[in-house]
Amino acid sequence: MRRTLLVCAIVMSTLGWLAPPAGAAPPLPTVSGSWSWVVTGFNTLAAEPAIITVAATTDKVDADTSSLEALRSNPGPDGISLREAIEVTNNDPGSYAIAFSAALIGTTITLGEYLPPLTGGGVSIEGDINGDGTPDVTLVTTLQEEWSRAIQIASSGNRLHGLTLKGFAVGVWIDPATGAHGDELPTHQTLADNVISGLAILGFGADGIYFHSPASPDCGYGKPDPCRTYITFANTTITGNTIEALDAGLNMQIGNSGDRIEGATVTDNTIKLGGGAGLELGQAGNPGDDGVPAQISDVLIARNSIEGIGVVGINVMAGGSRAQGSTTEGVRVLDNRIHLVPQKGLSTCFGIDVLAGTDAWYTIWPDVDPVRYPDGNVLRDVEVAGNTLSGDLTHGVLVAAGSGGAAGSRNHVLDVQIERNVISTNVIGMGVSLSVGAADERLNHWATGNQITGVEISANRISTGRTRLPGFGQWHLDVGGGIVLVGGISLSRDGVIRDVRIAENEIKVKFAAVHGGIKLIGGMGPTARRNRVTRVRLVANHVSGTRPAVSVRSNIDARTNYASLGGS
Ligand SMILES: [Ca+2]
Ligand SMILES: [Ca+2]
Repeated sequence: MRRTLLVCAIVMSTLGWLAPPAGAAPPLPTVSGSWSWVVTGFNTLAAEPAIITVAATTDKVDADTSSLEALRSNPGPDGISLREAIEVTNNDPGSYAIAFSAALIGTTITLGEYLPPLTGGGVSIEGDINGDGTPDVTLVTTLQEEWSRAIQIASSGNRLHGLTLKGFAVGVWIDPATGAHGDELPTHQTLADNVISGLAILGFGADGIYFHSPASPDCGYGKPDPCRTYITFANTTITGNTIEALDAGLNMQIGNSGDRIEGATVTDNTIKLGGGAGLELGQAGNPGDDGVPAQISDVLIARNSIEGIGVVGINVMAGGSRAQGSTTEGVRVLDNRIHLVPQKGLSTCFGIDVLAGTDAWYTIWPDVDPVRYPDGNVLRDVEVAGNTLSGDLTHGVLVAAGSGGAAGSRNHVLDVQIERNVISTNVIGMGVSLSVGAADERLNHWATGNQITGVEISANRISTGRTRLPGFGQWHLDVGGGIVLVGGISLSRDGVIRDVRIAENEIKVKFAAVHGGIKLIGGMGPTARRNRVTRVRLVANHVSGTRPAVSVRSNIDARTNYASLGGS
């Protein structure tokens, strides 16, 4: 029964059905069990939210927070604090709009402990008091905890707008676990229709906004068994925020079996990085290890600006670390601007990654048995179009299956469009790169049967530079180029890249000695076996700055691999 309702919530959210009919308040499918509107009908829902005006910059609770009426009649000597306002929305759930009095323009509220998570649902917090589009109230904390957070969303239909959150490890934490249940994990909950906009999340904490699968001491990250929680993050909107981060501007990595991201819109955010990633979307940890994978669908990532020091601008993934059988599908990465230079100590720097099955458990948690690899993940229907990528990128757009230090097997990336991007890097790198299996030979584990099929690479303008990065040596010359396809690297066996159309790209290579604007390479490295690149169609591309324009090699320091424009 409960799961049936959840499926309804998912489907309807995806269709946008939850937008209210004119004159009626939207039904708010908060955490499971909030479906009473089905029985009671629309008439029981208040049309207008009740307004709570915060007048105190203190962080005290000296009021009666049992209801809004009680709070108004007994707010305490300091008036209504933000903490008291949120307590009321939790103690007496309904539709609320939390505002701040005009006297609070330019003020700072210092939190002495976490604010209560938003558990009631249907709460908006508006910090843009004068309505000019910029935040007027700042939240800071005295907590020095590793995962300090400003605001936690643990329900549906909430809206955060116009606040500055400064010096927290995480600005907004979206997680149904409230701590009230002790170590008991919440399960089968849906957090839907939350909107986070116009926030300034400053001070270079770890993550700006974090979709967090509930944690447990007994399962999940760093444990032998995954947690199975069936949490759905549905129809989340993140728009127009300014974020400074060291780990991830937006961390959308779900970590438990059965968890889902169903519909997310991430647009017009400005992300400044001091390390890490602008946006991480994928499954991380060990979901699916028990046969119940975590799934992601229908995500729009558009018009965001990401710049600074980092590893990757936007990382779209099916299956990270030990995730098994994940599916990520329907992701559109459009018209973003990314300008990055590598993090200190690292040479690689990626603009946009499109990955299935990457990295491995024991590279993160070496003591956790059994050792397993990210196997059988599928990433499909991904569009990367109209983006502008620049800086010291080793890879502009990377599409990879079974990649990372210790790659998995049978991962598949399919149906990808890479179109109309402008990619210019200072480095002797790759504009667009498709590669299978980059397993570290020291780990002695084969990445087998990974595939990339059905890729359109068209109308991109690509320019690669002259800068050599430390530690790459011959690599620059072997794989440097505008568009580079490698069927299998090092411990890759039976890797496949097939059905790729490369059309009307403009490629400028500034370092002539890479010898190839478009490269097809069957396999690289002495342990690469039976990998192949086939059925690649080239139409009207223009290459300048290097000869030949197109290079096809079956093996580089390898044998038994195969590359061909035709073939089967
Ligand atoms: Ca008070
Ligand atoms: Ca303002």
